[in-house]
Amino acid sequence: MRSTKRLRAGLILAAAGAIAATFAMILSSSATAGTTLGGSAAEKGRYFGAAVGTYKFGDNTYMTVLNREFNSLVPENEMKWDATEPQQGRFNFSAGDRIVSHARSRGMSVRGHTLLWHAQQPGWAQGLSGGDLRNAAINHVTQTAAHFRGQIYAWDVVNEAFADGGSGGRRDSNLQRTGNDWIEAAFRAARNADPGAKLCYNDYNTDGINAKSTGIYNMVRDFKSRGVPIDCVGLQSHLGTGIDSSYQANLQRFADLGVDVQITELDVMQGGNQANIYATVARSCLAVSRCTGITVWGVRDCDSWRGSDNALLFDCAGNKKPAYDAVLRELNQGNPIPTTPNTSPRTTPPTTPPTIGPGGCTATVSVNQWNGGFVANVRVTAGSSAINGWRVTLALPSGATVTGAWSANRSGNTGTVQWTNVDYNGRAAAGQSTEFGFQATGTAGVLNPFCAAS
Ligand code: 9MR
Repeated sequence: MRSTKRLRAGLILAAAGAIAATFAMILSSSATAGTTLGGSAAEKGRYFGAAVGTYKFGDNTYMTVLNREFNSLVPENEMKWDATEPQQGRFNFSAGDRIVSHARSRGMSVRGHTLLWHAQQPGWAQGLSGGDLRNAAINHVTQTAAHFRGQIYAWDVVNEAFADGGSGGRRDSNLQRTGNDWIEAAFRAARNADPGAKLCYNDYNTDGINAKSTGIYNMVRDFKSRGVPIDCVGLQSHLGTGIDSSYQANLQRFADLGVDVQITELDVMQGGNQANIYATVARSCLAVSRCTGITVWGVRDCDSWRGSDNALLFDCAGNKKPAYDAVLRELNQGNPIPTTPNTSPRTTPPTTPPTIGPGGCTATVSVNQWNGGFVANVRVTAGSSAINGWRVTLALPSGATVTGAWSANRSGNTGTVQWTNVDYNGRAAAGQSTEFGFQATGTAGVLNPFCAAS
Protein backbone atom coordinates (compact mmCIF):
# COMPACT_ATOMS: atom_id res chain seq x y z
CA MET A 1 0.00 0.00 0.00
CA ARG A 2 2.69 2.42 1.15
CA SER A 3 4.93 1.54 -1.77
CA THR A 4 2.02 1.89 -4.26
CA LYS A 5 1.36 5.33 -2.85
CA ARG A 6 5.02 6.26 -3.09
CA LEU A 7 5.17 4.95 -6.66
CA ARG A 8 2.07 6.93 -7.62
CA ALA A 9 3.50 10.07 -6.00
CA GLY A 10 6.77 9.51 -7.84
CA LEU A 11 4.95 9.10 -11.15
CA ILE A 12 2.95 12.28 -10.55
CA LEU A 13 6.14 14.17 -9.71
CA ALA A 14 7.90 12.83 -12.80
CA ALA A 15 4.93 13.74 -14.98
CA ALA A 16 4.76 17.23 -13.46
CA GLY A 17 8.48 17.62 -14.09
CA ALA A 18 8.09 16.57 -17.70
CA ILE A 19 5.20 18.99 -18.21
CA ALA A 20 7.19 21.80 -16.57
CA ALA A 21 10.19 21.05 -18.77
CA THR A 22 8.05 21.01 -21.92
CA PHE A 23 6.40 24.25 -20.87
CA ALA A 24 9.78 25.84 -20.18
CA MET A 25 10.95 24.72 -23.63
CA ILE A 26 7.90 26.24 -25.30
CA LEU A 27 8.40 29.46 -23.36
CA SER A 28 12.07 29.77 -24.09
CA SER A 29 11.71 28.86 -27.75
CA SER A 30 8.97 31.45 -28.22
CA ALA A 31 11.11 33.97 -26.35
CA THR A 32 14.07 33.49 -28.66
CA ALA A 33 12.54 32.73 -32.03
CA GLY A 34 9.54 34.84 -32.86
CA THR A 35 7.97 34.16 -36.21
CA THR A 36 6.32 37.47 -37.04
CA LEU A 37 7.63 41.03 -37.03
CA GLY A 38 5.13 42.20 -34.42
CA GLY A 39 5.54 39.12 -32.25
CA SER A 40 9.33 39.32 -32.28
CA ALA A 41 9.35 43.06 -31.63
CA ALA A 42 6.89 42.58 -28.75
CA GLU A 43 9.23 40.05 -27.17
CA LYS A 44 11.77 42.88 -27.04
CA GLY A 45 9.27 45.35 -25.56
CA ARG A 46 8.82 47.14 -28.88
CA TYR A 47 6.30 47.44 -31.67
CA PHE A 48 6.64 46.76 -35.38
CA GLY A 49 4.10 48.71 -37.39
CA ALA A 50 2.96 49.55 -40.89
CA ALA A 51 1.39 52.57 -42.56
CA VAL A 52 -2.02 51.61 -43.89
CA GLY A 53 -4.76 53.01 -46.09
CA THR A 54 -8.42 52.18 -45.58
CA TYR A 55 -8.84 51.86 -49.36
CA LYS A 56 -6.85 48.60 -49.09
CA PHE A 57 -8.96 47.08 -46.31
CA GLY A 58 -10.97 45.06 -48.85
CA ASP A 59 -7.81 43.38 -50.24
CA ASN A 60 -7.46 39.91 -48.71
CA THR A 61 -3.76 39.44 -49.34
CA TYR A 62 -3.04 42.84 -47.84
CA MET A 63 -5.18 42.20 -44.77
CA THR A 64 -3.73 38.74 -44.22
CA VAL A 65 -0.17 40.09 -44.12
CA LEU A 66 -1.17 43.13 -42.08
CA ASN A 67 -3.03 41.18 -39.42
CA ARG A 68 -0.40 38.47 -39.15
CA GLU A 69 2.79 40.54 -39.08
CA PHE A 70 2.19 43.91 -37.44
CA ASN A 71 1.26 45.06 -33.94
CA SER A 72 1.01 48.77 -34.66
CA LEU A 73 -0.68 50.83 -37.40
CA VAL A 74 -0.37 54.39 -38.65
CA PRO A 75 -2.76 55.95 -41.14
CA GLU A 76 -0.79 56.83 -44.27
CA ASN A 77 -3.11 59.76 -45.06
CA GLU A 78 -6.35 59.49 -43.06
CA MET A 79 -5.39 61.64 -40.04
CA LYS A 80 -3.79 64.49 -41.99
CA TRP A 81 -5.28 68.00 -41.87
CA ASP A 82 -6.87 67.87 -45.34
CA ALA A 83 -8.59 64.59 -44.44
CA THR A 84 -9.78 65.48 -40.95
CA GLU A 85 -10.86 69.13 -41.35
CA PRO A 86 -11.81 69.56 -45.02
CA GLN A 87 -13.79 72.70 -44.17
CA GLN A 88 -12.82 74.97 -41.31
CA GLY A 89 -14.38 73.74 -38.07
CA ARG A 90 -16.06 70.75 -39.79
CA PHE A 91 -14.24 67.64 -38.78
CA ASN A 92 -14.39 64.22 -40.39
CA PHE A 93 -12.64 61.50 -38.44
CA SER A 94 -14.41 58.53 -40.00
CA ALA A 95 -11.47 57.05 -41.93
CA GLY A 96 -9.10 57.58 -39.00
CA ASP A 97 -11.65 55.99 -36.67
CA ARG A 98 -11.84 52.98 -38.95
CA ILE A 99 -8.10 52.42 -38.68
CA VAL A 100 -8.16 52.91 -34.90
CA SER A 101 -10.99 50.46 -34.48
CA HIS A 102 -9.29 47.84 -36.66
CA ALA A 103 -6.11 48.24 -34.60
CA ARG A 104 -7.92 48.09 -31.27
CA SER A 105 -9.91 45.02 -32.20
CA ARG A 106 -6.62 43.24 -32.81
CA GLY A 107 -4.62 44.64 -29.91
CA MET A 108 -2.42 46.79 -32.13
CA SER A 109 -1.23 50.24 -31.04
CA VAL A 110 -1.78 53.30 -33.22
CA ARG A 111 0.59 56.09 -34.18
CA GLY A 112 -1.19 59.31 -35.11
CA HIS A 113 0.16 61.05 -38.23
CA THR A 114 0.16 64.04 -38.34
CA LEU A 115 -1.35 67.06 -36.58
CA LEU A 116 0.54 69.86 -38.35
CA TRP A 117 2.53 69.80 -41.57
CA HIS A 118 3.22 72.26 -44.38
CA ALA A 119 1.87 69.72 -46.91
CA GLN A 120 -1.59 68.19 -47.26
CA GLN A 121 -3.28 71.19 -45.69
CA PRO A 122 -6.89 71.82 -46.69
CA GLY A 123 -7.32 74.67 -49.18
CA TRP A 124 -8.92 76.95 -46.59
CA ALA A 125 -5.88 76.68 -44.31
CA GLN A 126 -3.49 77.35 -47.20
CA GLY A 127 -5.34 80.63 -47.68
CA LEU A 128 -4.85 81.77 -44.05
CA SER A 129 -1.90 83.50 -42.43
CA GLY A 130 -0.84 85.19 -39.21
CA GLY A 131 -3.09 84.95 -36.17
CA ASP A 132 -5.94 83.41 -38.14
CA LEU A 133 -3.75 80.54 -39.27
CA ARG A 134 -2.21 80.13 -35.82
CA ASN A 135 -5.62 79.92 -34.17
CA ALA A 136 -6.92 77.55 -36.82
CA ALA A 137 -3.83 75.35 -36.49
CA ILE A 138 -4.03 75.14 -32.71
CA ASN A 139 -7.73 74.48 -32.90
CA HIS A 140 -7.00 71.67 -35.34
CA VAL A 141 -4.44 70.15 -32.97
CA THR A 142 -6.82 70.44 -30.03
CA GLN A 143 -9.89 69.02 -31.72
CA THR A 144 -8.07 66.19 -33.47
CA ALA A 145 -6.03 65.08 -30.48
CA ALA A 146 -9.13 65.37 -28.28
CA HIS A 147 -11.19 63.25 -30.66
CA PHE A 148 -8.64 60.43 -30.58
CA ARG A 149 -7.82 60.97 -26.91
CA GLY A 150 -6.80 57.76 -25.16
CA GLN A 151 -6.45 55.81 -28.41
CA ILE A 152 -3.11 57.01 -29.76
CA TYR A 153 0.21 55.64 -28.55
CA ALA A 154 2.22 58.46 -30.12
CA TRP A 155 1.32 61.51 -32.21
CA ASP A 156 3.51 63.07 -34.85
CA VAL A 157 2.49 66.48 -33.57
CA VAL A 158 4.61 68.34 -36.10
CA ASN A 159 5.99 66.87 -39.30
CA GLU A 160 8.92 68.01 -41.45
CA ALA A 161 9.38 71.54 -40.12
CA PHE A 162 13.14 71.69 -40.72
CA ALA A 163 14.85 72.72 -43.96
CA ASP A 164 16.97 70.40 -46.06
CA GLY A 165 20.55 71.36 -46.81
CA GLY A 166 23.18 72.65 -44.46
CA SER A 167 21.40 75.43 -42.60
CA GLY A 168 20.02 73.32 -39.75
CA GLY A 169 17.18 75.84 -39.57
CA ARG A 170 13.44 75.81 -40.04
CA ARG A 171 11.71 75.28 -43.35
CA ASP A 172 9.82 78.29 -44.64
CA SER A 173 6.07 77.61 -44.57
CA ASN A 174 2.82 79.39 -43.80
CA LEU A 175 2.97 77.82 -40.31
CA GLN A 176 6.54 78.96 -39.72
CA ARG A 177 5.56 82.49 -40.74
CA THR A 178 3.08 82.61 -37.83
CA GLY A 179 6.10 82.75 -35.49
CA ASN A 180 8.95 80.46 -34.49
CA ASP A 181 7.02 79.28 -31.43
CA TRP A 182 4.35 77.51 -33.52
CA ILE A 183 5.89 74.11 -32.84
CA GLU A 184 5.89 74.45 -29.07
CA ALA A 185 2.35 75.88 -29.14
CA ALA A 186 1.27 72.77 -31.04
CA PHE A 187 2.96 70.43 -28.54
CA ARG A 188 1.33 72.16 -25.57
CA ALA A 189 -2.09 72.04 -27.19
CA ALA A 190 -1.63 68.35 -28.00
CA ARG A 191 -0.59 67.55 -24.43
CA ASN A 192 -3.63 69.34 -23.08
CA ALA A 193 -5.97 67.55 -25.44
CA ASP A 194 -4.54 64.04 -24.97
CA PRO A 195 -2.27 63.85 -21.92
CA GLY A 196 -1.72 60.12 -22.40
CA ALA A 197 -0.24 60.17 -25.90
CA LYS A 198 3.49 60.40 -26.47
CA LEU A 199 4.19 63.54 -28.46
CA CYS A 200 6.75 63.27 -31.27
CA TYR A 201 8.50 65.55 -33.70
CA ASN A 202 8.92 63.67 -37.02
CA ASP A 203 11.20 64.35 -40.01
CA TYR A 204 13.18 62.84 -42.93
CA ASN A 205 16.82 63.15 -44.04
CA THR A 206 17.63 62.80 -40.37
CA ASP A 207 19.05 59.30 -40.67
CA GLY A 208 22.49 60.09 -39.30
CA ILE A 209 24.29 62.97 -37.65
CA ASN A 210 23.96 65.86 -40.12
CA ALA A 211 23.04 69.55 -40.17
CA LYS A 212 19.29 68.89 -40.32
CA SER A 213 19.20 66.30 -37.54
CA THR A 214 21.44 68.58 -35.45
CA GLY A 215 18.97 71.45 -35.90
CA ILE A 216 16.22 69.17 -34.61
CA TYR A 217 18.45 67.92 -31.82
CA ASN A 218 19.00 71.51 -30.68
CA MET A 219 15.25 72.19 -30.73
CA VAL A 220 14.52 69.07 -28.65
CA ARG A 221 17.24 69.99 -26.16
CA ASP A 222 15.76 73.47 -25.86
CA PHE A 223 12.23 72.07 -25.43
CA LYS A 224 13.39 69.70 -22.70
CA SER A 225 15.21 72.49 -20.87
CA ARG A 226 12.13 74.76 -20.95
CA GLY A 227 9.53 72.10 -20.11
CA VAL A 228 7.85 72.09 -23.53
CA PRO A 229 6.08 68.71 -23.59
CA ILE A 230 7.93 66.50 -26.08
CA ASP A 231 8.37 62.75 -25.57
CA CYS A 232 9.80 61.38 -28.78
CA VAL A 233 11.50 62.01 -32.09
CA GLY A 234 10.48 60.17 -35.24
CA LEU A 235 13.19 59.38 -37.75
CA GLN A 236 11.37 58.61 -40.99
CA SER A 237 14.18 56.65 -42.67
CA HIS A 238 13.14 56.72 -46.32
CA LEU A 239 16.42 55.20 -47.46
CA GLY A 240 18.20 54.70 -50.77
CA THR A 241 21.04 52.27 -51.47
CA GLY A 242 23.15 53.18 -48.46
CA ILE A 243 22.89 54.01 -44.78
CA ASP A 244 24.86 56.58 -42.83
CA SER A 245 27.47 55.07 -40.52
CA SER A 246 26.23 57.37 -37.74
CA TYR A 247 22.65 56.02 -37.91
CA GLN A 248 22.73 54.38 -34.48
CA ALA A 249 24.78 57.15 -32.88
CA ASN A 250 22.14 59.61 -34.03
CA LEU A 251 19.36 57.59 -32.38
CA GLN A 252 21.42 57.41 -29.23
CA ARG A 253 22.13 61.14 -29.04
CA PHE A 254 18.41 61.92 -29.17
CA ALA A 255 17.69 59.23 -26.58
CA ASP A 256 20.34 60.80 -24.35
CA LEU A 257 18.28 64.01 -24.32
CA GLY A 258 15.55 62.08 -22.49
CA VAL A 259 13.15 61.38 -25.36
CA ASP A 260 12.13 58.13 -27.02
CA VAL A 261 13.09 57.57 -30.62
CA GLN A 262 11.02 55.72 -33.18
CA ILE A 263 11.72 54.71 -36.77
CA THR A 264 8.53 56.03 -38.31
CA GLU A 265 8.41 55.60 -42.10
CA LEU A 266 11.02 53.02 -43.01
CA ASP A 267 11.40 51.96 -46.62
CA VAL A 268 14.60 51.12 -48.53
CA MET A 269 15.27 51.11 -52.26
CA GLN A 270 15.60 47.57 -53.54
CA GLY A 271 19.13 46.88 -54.73
CA GLY A 272 22.05 44.79 -53.63
CA ASN A 273 21.91 46.21 -50.14
CA GLN A 274 18.21 46.26 -49.26
CA ALA A 275 18.29 43.39 -46.78
CA ASN A 276 21.49 44.66 -45.15
CA ILE A 277 20.16 48.18 -44.79
CA TYR A 278 16.91 46.97 -43.27
CA ALA A 279 18.93 44.78 -40.90
CA THR A 280 21.14 47.71 -39.89
CA VAL A 281 18.11 49.83 -39.05
CA ALA A 282 16.52 47.08 -36.95
CA ARG A 283 19.81 46.28 -35.20
CA SER A 284 20.40 49.96 -34.44
CA CYS A 285 16.94 50.39 -32.93
CA LEU A 286 17.33 47.30 -30.78
CA ALA A 287 20.69 48.56 -29.55
CA VAL A 288 19.15 51.78 -28.21
CA SER A 289 16.98 51.19 -25.17
CA ARG A 290 14.80 54.22 -25.88
CA CYS A 291 14.12 53.16 -29.47
CA THR A 292 10.60 51.89 -28.86
CA GLY A 293 9.53 50.71 -32.29
CA ILE A 294 9.80 50.60 -36.06
CA THR A 295 7.11 51.38 -38.64
CA VAL A 296 7.47 50.53 -42.33
CA TRP A 297 5.71 52.90 -44.74
CA GLY A 298 3.35 50.38 -46.33
CA VAL A 299 2.79 46.64 -46.44
CA ARG A 300 3.75 45.31 -49.89
CA ASP A 301 5.93 46.82 -52.63
CA CYS A 302 2.78 47.59 -54.62
CA ASP A 303 1.27 49.54 -51.74
CA SER A 304 4.25 51.87 -51.47
CA TRP A 305 4.39 55.55 -52.44
CA ARG A 306 7.84 54.70 -53.86
CA GLY A 307 6.45 52.76 -56.81
CA SER A 308 9.17 50.93 -58.70
CA ASP A 309 11.69 51.15 -55.84
CA ASN A 310 10.16 47.93 -54.41
CA ALA A 311 11.07 49.38 -51.06
CA LEU A 312 9.10 47.21 -48.61
CA LEU A 313 9.34 43.80 -46.92
CA PHE A 314 6.68 41.90 -48.91
CA ASP A 315 6.32 41.52 -52.67
CA CYS A 316 3.05 42.29 -54.40
CA ALA A 317 1.76 38.76 -53.86
CA GLY A 318 2.39 39.09 -50.12
CA ASN A 319 5.52 36.88 -50.09
CA LYS A 320 8.28 37.62 -47.60
CA LYS A 321 11.37 39.14 -49.22
CA PRO A 322 14.99 38.55 -48.09
CA ALA A 323 14.78 41.91 -46.30
CA TYR A 324 11.94 40.46 -44.20
CA ASP A 325 14.10 37.53 -43.07
CA ALA A 326 16.94 39.91 -42.26
CA VAL A 327 14.71 42.12 -40.10
CA LEU A 328 13.14 39.16 -38.30
CA ARG A 329 16.59 37.75 -37.52
CA GLU A 330 17.69 41.07 -36.00
CA LEU A 331 14.51 41.36 -33.96
CA ASN A 332 15.05 37.90 -32.56
CA GLN A 333 18.70 38.54 -31.72
CA GLY A 334 18.37 42.05 -30.31
CA ASN A 335 18.19 43.44 -26.79
CA PRO A 336 14.95 43.77 -24.89
CA ILE A 337 13.99 47.20 -23.56
CA PRO A 338 14.92 47.41 -19.87
CA THR A 339 11.89 46.90 -17.66
CA THR A 340 12.00 50.28 -15.87
CA PRO A 341 9.65 52.47 -17.88
CA ASN A 342 10.95 55.72 -19.30
CA THR A 343 9.00 58.61 -17.96
CA SER A 344 8.80 62.21 -19.06
CA PRO A 345 7.30 65.13 -17.20
CA ARG A 346 3.69 65.47 -18.31
CA THR A 347 2.51 68.71 -16.80
CA THR A 348 3.71 72.28 -16.78
CA PRO A 349 3.80 74.04 -13.42
CA PRO A 350 0.86 76.29 -12.63
CA THR A 351 1.44 79.98 -13.25
CA THR A 352 -0.98 81.33 -10.64
CA PRO A 353 -1.32 80.54 -6.92
CA PRO A 354 -4.40 78.48 -6.03
CA THR A 355 -7.48 80.16 -4.55
CA ILE A 356 -9.13 78.07 -1.83
CA GLY A 357 -12.81 77.40 -2.60
CA PRO A 358 -15.45 76.80 0.08
CA GLY A 359 -16.32 73.27 -0.97
CA GLY A 360 -13.02 71.51 -0.68
CA CYS A 361 -11.26 72.03 -4.01
CA THR A 362 -8.66 74.32 -5.54
CA ALA A 363 -7.94 75.18 -9.16
CA THR A 364 -4.72 76.29 -10.79
CA VAL A 365 -4.16 77.27 -14.38
CA SER A 366 -1.19 77.17 -16.74
CA VAL A 367 -1.34 79.19 -19.92
CA ASN A 368 0.48 78.98 -23.22
CA GLN A 369 0.06 82.38 -24.84
CA TRP A 370 0.95 83.30 -28.38
CA ASN A 371 0.19 86.40 -30.43
CA GLY A 372 -3.60 86.49 -30.61
CA GLY A 373 -4.59 83.37 -28.68
CA PHE A 374 -3.84 80.96 -25.87
CA VAL A 375 -4.41 77.50 -24.49
CA ALA A 376 -5.22 77.17 -20.77
CA ASN A 377 -4.91 73.97 -18.81
CA VAL A 378 -6.82 73.99 -15.52
CA ARG A 379 -6.04 71.57 -12.72
CA VAL A 380 -8.75 70.87 -10.15
CA THR A 381 -7.52 69.37 -6.88
CA ALA A 382 -9.71 67.98 -4.10
CA GLY A 383 -8.97 69.24 -0.58
CA SER A 384 -8.82 67.07 2.52
CA SER A 385 -11.91 65.09 1.52
CA ALA A 386 -13.07 63.51 -1.72
CA ILE A 387 -15.29 65.44 -4.15
CA ASN A 388 -17.98 64.07 -6.45
CA GLY A 389 -18.22 67.04 -8.79
CA TRP A 390 -16.78 70.53 -9.25
CA ARG A 391 -17.52 73.96 -10.66
CA VAL A 392 -14.76 76.35 -11.65
CA THR A 393 -15.45 80.04 -12.20
CA LEU A 394 -12.96 81.90 -14.35
CA ALA A 395 -13.10 85.57 -15.30
CA LEU A 396 -11.64 86.15 -18.75
CA PRO A 397 -10.28 89.59 -19.63
CA SER A 398 -12.22 91.56 -22.21
CA GLY A 399 -11.30 90.57 -25.74
CA ALA A 400 -10.72 86.91 -24.80
CA THR A 401 -13.16 84.43 -26.33
CA VAL A 402 -13.20 80.67 -25.74
CA THR A 403 -13.17 78.79 -29.04
CA GLY A 404 -12.93 75.21 -27.83
CA ALA A 405 -12.69 73.17 -24.64
CA TRP A 406 -12.11 69.64 -23.48
CA SER A 407 -13.06 67.65 -20.39
CA ALA A 408 -15.54 70.24 -19.04
CA ASN A 409 -18.97 71.73 -19.75
CA ARG A 410 -19.11 75.50 -19.91
CA SER A 411 -21.56 78.36 -19.80
CA GLY A 412 -20.76 81.12 -22.28
CA ASN A 413 -17.45 81.92 -23.94
CA THR A 414 -16.59 85.46 -22.79
CA GLY A 415 -16.47 87.32 -19.48
CA THR A 416 -17.01 85.13 -16.42
CA VAL A 417 -17.25 81.55 -17.61
CA GLN A 418 -18.43 78.67 -15.40
CA TRP A 419 -16.94 75.25 -16.02
CA THR A 420 -18.35 72.03 -14.61
CA ASN A 421 -17.05 68.49 -14.70
CA VAL A 422 -18.08 66.00 -17.35
CA ASP A 423 -19.21 62.53 -16.31
CA TYR A 424 -15.76 60.95 -16.22
CA ASN A 425 -13.80 63.56 -14.25
CA GLY A 426 -16.10 64.79 -11.47
CA ARG A 427 -14.74 62.52 -8.76
CA ALA A 428 -11.39 63.03 -7.10
CA ALA A 429 -10.12 61.45 -3.91
CA ALA A 430 -8.70 63.72 -1.20
CA GLY A 431 -5.66 65.51 -2.58
CA GLN A 432 -6.11 64.03 -6.07
CA SER A 433 -6.40 66.09 -9.23
CA THR A 434 -8.19 66.12 -12.54
CA GLU A 435 -7.80 68.49 -15.47
CA PHE A 436 -9.68 70.29 -18.18
CA GLY A 437 -8.61 72.84 -20.72
CA PHE A 438 -9.69 75.32 -23.29
CA GLN A 439 -8.44 77.36 -26.16
CA ALA A 440 -9.26 81.02 -26.64
CA THR A 441 -8.49 83.98 -28.82
CA GLY A 442 -7.15 87.15 -27.21
CA THR A 443 -4.81 87.57 -24.26
CA ALA A 444 -5.10 85.53 -21.06
CA GLY A 445 -3.39 87.94 -18.70
CA VAL A 446 -3.44 86.63 -15.12
CA LEU A 447 -6.24 84.12 -14.63
CA ASN A 448 -7.55 83.31 -11.14
CA PRO A 449 -9.80 80.27 -11.30
CA PHE A 450 -12.10 79.63 -8.36
CA CYS A 451 -13.19 76.08 -7.52
CA ALA A 452 -16.26 74.87 -5.61
CA ALA A 453 -17.22 71.25 -5.03
CA SER A 454 -20.73 70.43 -6.19
O1 9MR B 1 2.61 57.98 -48.45
C1 9MR B 1 1.92 59.21 -48.48
C2 9MR B 1 1.29 59.41 -49.85
O2 9MR B 1 0.25 58.48 -50.05
C3 9MR B 1 0.78 60.83 -49.98
O3 9MR B 1 0.31 61.04 -51.32
C4 9MR B 1 1.87 61.79 -49.63
C5 9MR B 1 1.38 63.21 -49.74
O4 9MR B 1 2.32 64.15 -49.43
O5 9MR B 1 2.33 61.56 -48.32
C6 9MR B 1 2.92 60.30 -48.19
O6 9MR B 1 3.40 60.13 -46.89
C7 9MR B 1 4.45 61.01 -46.47
C8 9MR B 1 4.31 61.20 -44.99
O7 9MR B 1 3.02 61.65 -44.67
C9 9MR B 1 5.34 62.17 -44.44
N1 9MR B 1 6.67 61.78 -44.81
C10 9MR B 1 6.88 61.46 -46.23
C11 9MR B 1 5.85 60.44 -46.70
C12 9MR B 1 6.12 60.04 -48.14
O8 9MR B 1 5.97 61.11 -49.00
